[in-house]
Order: sequence, then structure tokens, then C-alpha cells
Amino acid sequence: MPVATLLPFTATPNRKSASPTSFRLTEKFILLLVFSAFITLCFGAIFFLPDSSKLLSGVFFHSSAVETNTRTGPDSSDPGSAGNDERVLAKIKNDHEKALLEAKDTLQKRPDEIKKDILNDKKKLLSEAKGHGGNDVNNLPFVVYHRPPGATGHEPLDPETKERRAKIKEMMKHAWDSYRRYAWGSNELRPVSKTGHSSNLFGSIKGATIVDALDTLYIMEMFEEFDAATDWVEKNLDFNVNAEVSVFEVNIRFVGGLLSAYYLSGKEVYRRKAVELGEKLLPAFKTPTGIPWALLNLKSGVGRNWPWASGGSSILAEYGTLHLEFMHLSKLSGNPEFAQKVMNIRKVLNRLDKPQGLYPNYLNPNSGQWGQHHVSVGGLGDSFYEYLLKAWLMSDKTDDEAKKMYYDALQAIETNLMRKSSGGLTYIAEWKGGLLEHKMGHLTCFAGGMIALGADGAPSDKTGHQMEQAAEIARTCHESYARTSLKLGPEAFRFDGGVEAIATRQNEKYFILRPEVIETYMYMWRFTHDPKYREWGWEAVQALEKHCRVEGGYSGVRDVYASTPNHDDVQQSFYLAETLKYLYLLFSDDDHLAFDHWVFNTEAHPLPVIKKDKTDIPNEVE
Ligand code: DMJ
Repeated sequence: MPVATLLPFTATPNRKSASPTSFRLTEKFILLLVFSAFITLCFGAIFFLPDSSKLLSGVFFHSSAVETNTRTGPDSSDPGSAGNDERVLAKIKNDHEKALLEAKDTLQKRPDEIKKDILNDKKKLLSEAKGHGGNDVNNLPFVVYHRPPGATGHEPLDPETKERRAKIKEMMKHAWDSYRRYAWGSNELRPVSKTGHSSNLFGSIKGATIVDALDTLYIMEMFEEFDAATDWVEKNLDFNVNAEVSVFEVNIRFVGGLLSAYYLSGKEVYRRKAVELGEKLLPAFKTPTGIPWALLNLKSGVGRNWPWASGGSSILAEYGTLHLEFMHLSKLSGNPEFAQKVMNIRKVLNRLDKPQGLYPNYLNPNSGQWGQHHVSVGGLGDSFYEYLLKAWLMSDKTDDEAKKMYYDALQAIETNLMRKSSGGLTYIAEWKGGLLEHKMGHLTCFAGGMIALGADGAPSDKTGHQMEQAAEIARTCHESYARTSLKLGPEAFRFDGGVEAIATRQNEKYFILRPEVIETYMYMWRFTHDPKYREWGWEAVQALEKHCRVEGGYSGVRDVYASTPNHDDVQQSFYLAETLKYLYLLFSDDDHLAFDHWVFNTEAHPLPVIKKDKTDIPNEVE
């Protein structure tokens, strides 16, 4: 209250009684008032000056706990209360004494106990971070990284196997070094022209070979090369492009490659890049049904389908091959949207009637209706079936919906598409509106491995039966190689017009370094240990060395029935990601990327099984 307003009530105006030495009562009163105002001002100033104890604590202790407590504790609401500073100082002293005791305690602990404590602290931080959401890739939630078992292997004891394995590593080195020398940063290498090559599948994203090869380099322990690749990814891998990409190809090669590189190496840059790219792919799902577009402009987020696809349809093998990667993206980002998108695809499929229990290759994303009733376990269909089985396996066999969908689909395939030739070769034909085309693609040969991988969980005692089917498909695919001049398999082979396992059309005679046949040998070897699978793999190695290896890398060939190779001049990125990886694993022990802990995406990028008992959770956003 201002002093002047008090005067009329307290002052008695009697100036006569005043003397030079003594003050009159009013004067005394005014003096008293001025003095008390002065004292009040001085006190006030003390509270407006910075609190020295806080300054000191900031400089010397950097203790956020102390800072927080002094700012928000009950005393701070009453800055004038006596003893506040003492209480703060006492708290600092207490905290420090506590810290000293804890440190003493820690020194007495065993290393494993200390480790456990650190882990708990990390987990606490993690759950705090979770509250901040996971959408900003620069602000991803903290995850505890554990390398799943079997990321690298050891040399096989058997000298021949050891030598063969070393040979595959040498092939990888030749493919990689050539790419590095002649096409570094391009998507792929032209090994004859010794220049870079880019297909329009990746828009203007660069470095497909680098990202596709990362995990192969790692598992072969080519760490100098892996580090160079990491350096390139850190500095150059850029998804901010105004270009249209294939959602499927970018997902299986780039997202899959980055995820595997993260799980193998623990390097954060790979998690960050995978999530960043995953987020760029999300607009592809903006369709009335949530079935994604095949093509997407990464800048505008505008999607569309391949102009050749039946009535504007999306393709089964494309929208059906996102599940594994997207489940891991949700796990590593804390963002459930990725998982929701792929689970919705299933929901749409489960609502539809399936002709003879089969899944047509074409589905319209606007109407949610099937397009042409064409069914294939090769091109346009293949990896959809693969991802049903692997979704179940990757969930540590908890995703029963995926399991049922896989075994039901396989039963329909067996009934409607699987046939035996008069010469006794089992093959999987293509189905067009109820009519069979007796042709099998090189791509379809992956099915031997898939059926072997799923045989163990097959319902109604069908394990043995499915293992036989898998072995028969492996044999047929081997025959497709054995019946050519170059001992490499054609793109597609037929079982009609008097031929078996032979390509009859010129445009089906090429071999582009594809992995599917070797992939099946690798699975068959792991499940049976029948030496013929390693022998068949070795035959393929010799053919690759003889006909595909050139000074500048490895090239596909235009006609596997010609007596000498005519090179197509492309070293496909999947040659490093898949073909060489599966060959290396074929000559490695079973505990290297063991199936109990890993599933391979369709581009052979290993992703960890998400363990239900959480014993070897590779990464946990808690
Ligand atoms: C790879 O990109 C993948 O395996 C895909 O699923 C289909 N085929 C090529 C290699 O042949």
C-alpha cells in the first residue's frame, strides 16, 4: 500500500510543540515511515537479486535433480521464508552423500550386477522417451540393442566345405570390388561396360547395391567393406527425391537391407534411415481400401498402379510383401502405424471370397475387388505366400492368423497348381481363370525352400508330405539348370509340347543371376543335410564362374542354351544380397543365422524373430 494513503488516519497535525532539537510527533511519524519504507526496499532488493546458492549449484554440481528440486520444491514458492537456502544446501549435501554411498555400493557389486543396473536405468529412460512418440526420425525412442545370435559364423571343420565357403567369399569380393571401382553410388554395375546402371524401380534413390549388400558383407566378416558402405550411407543415402519408386522394390531392398544392417551391426544410422524411408512409403496406403499403390512419388506422396495391371489393380506379391519389414519398423520406431497398415491388408483379403481358395494376382485398391483371376506362385504372386509363413515364424509362432492363411493357401496351390510331368518332375503351374499354363518360372523355384521351411508346422501330419514336395521342387529346378548348355537356369521352363523343364520361348531363356534355386538348395541342406544340395550349389558356382564372371564383376546371360554366353551387362543388386549370401550359408554351419532366431525377407535380408518370452529380444521399445 502507498505510504501517503496512510497519513490522514495516523498523523496528528500539531506543529507548535516542535523544537529545533526535538521532532514533532508528525515529523517523527513521517521519519519512521520513510525509514521503514527504506528497510522494506532493501529487503525487496535481496529477493530480486539472483540466488547465489542456485548459481553455485549450477556451476559446481550440474545436478539437474538439485535444480529441479530447488525450482519446484515447496520452499521455492515462498522465497522470503527464512532457512530456504539452508534447506537447499542441506539437500545438496544429502544428495552428494547419497551419491557417494551409491558409488561405494557399486564398487562392491559384481560386473554382471552393474550391467543389470545399467540396463534397468536404460529401460527407465526408455519408458520416459516413449511418452514423446516416435514420429520424428531424429527423435526416435531409445531402444536397447542386443545382437541376436549367429550374426557371424565360424569356419566349417570339413576342409572341402571350408574351401568352398572361402571361394564364395572371394566371389563376393570380386562383385563388390568391381562395383566399388566402376559404379560406386550407382544402383547397379554394368560389369562389361564397367559403368553404373540404374533401373527406374528406385526412382532417383541411389546406392541399391550398397544397401542390398550390407548384410552379406557383415555376415562374411568383410568389415572394412562394411564400414565403407556405412560411411556412404551416412553421407549420401538420400530419400528426399522427387521421383516415383516401386514401393515393393524399395521396401524389400532398401528398408529390408537397412533393417538387417541395423540388427547385425547395432548402428543407429541404419535404424534411422529405415524408419525415415518407411515413413516416406506410408502415403502409398492412401487408397479407399488401404491396399497400397505399386508406385509412389516420394516427394508428392502421389501413388498409382502399373498401367499394365488388370483394371488398375495392385499386385499380390507387391502389397503382400511388406509385412515383415513394417512390423519391424513399428518395433524400432514405436510408431504402430506401420503394423496397422499391413494388418489392414490382411483384413481386406480375409473378407474376400477366394476362387478355389486361391489368391488372384490382381486386386483393385479402390473397389477392393479382385481383378483378373490369374494365380501364380512365381512372378506377381510368389512372396505373398512366403510372407504369410514368415510372418508366423517371425512372430515366434504367435501370429496364428498368418499361419492359417499360409497353410490354407498352400493346400489350394497343391490341389489346383501342383502337377507331376510324365517324366516324374513335380512343378507348380500358373492358373488363369481355371485353366493351367504348364510353365514354371525361375522365381517359382523359391517355393521348394518355403515349403521345407513351413513343413515342420504343417497341420494334419503333413510334415513328411511337405518335405517330399519341397525336395521334388528342388529336383525339378535343378533339372532346369542341368538341361541347359551353360548349366544355369532359364527365366521360365515348360512342361508341354513334349518338353520338360526346358524353356521353349526365346524371351524365357535368359538368366539374370537370380537366387531362387540356390535359396531352395540352402533350405533343403539345412533341413536334410543331404550332400546333394551342396553339390548342386557347387555346380551353380562353377557355372557362374565360367559364364557370368567377367573382369568387371558378374553379368547375367541372354540365353542359357547357347554354347557361349552372351552377357546382358548387368550385375543385379540381388546377386550380392541373395545369390551369394545363400551360397555362403549353404557352405556354412547351421548356427550361422539359425532359423530359430532369424527369418529372411524376400531379398534375403535377415530379420530377427520377435521372441515371445523376450529372452533374446533384439531391440525393445518398452
Ligand atoms: C528379388 O528381388 C526378390 O527375391 C524378389 O522377391 C523377387 N525376385 C528377385 C530376385 O530374383
